Amino acid sequence: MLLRFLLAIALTAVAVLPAQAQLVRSAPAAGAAVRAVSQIDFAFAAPVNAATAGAQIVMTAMPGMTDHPPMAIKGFTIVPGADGRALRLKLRKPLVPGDYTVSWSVAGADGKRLTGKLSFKVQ
Ligand SMILES: [Cu+2]
Repeated sequence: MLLRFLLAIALTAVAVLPAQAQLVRSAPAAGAAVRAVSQIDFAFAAPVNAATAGAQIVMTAMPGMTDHPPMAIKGFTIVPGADGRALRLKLRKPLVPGDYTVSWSVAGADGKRLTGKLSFKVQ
């Protein structure tokens, strides 16, 4: 009985917390092996301030090349999603086959900065 009461309180507390703008989805997904990537999409649980968004795309490996030094991919723009909860990194040219890590950062509507790293493989 007490346990059920405490659980009810805990669930209520979770329900009334303001939505944090954490990342809910990316495309490509983390760890995915994909083809023909010309955009990288991030979807958040709550609005983010696209004007504060930053990203670095780094190629970390390439087929047939050992000791590939980290290589920054420069040609992209950051485009906000129409609903305010998404960001798209729009590449000028599709990514060539290799391994990539994207470091991203953006402030939520509450001003709290979120950061993350996304790694995937282009085949
Ligand atoms: Cu390379």
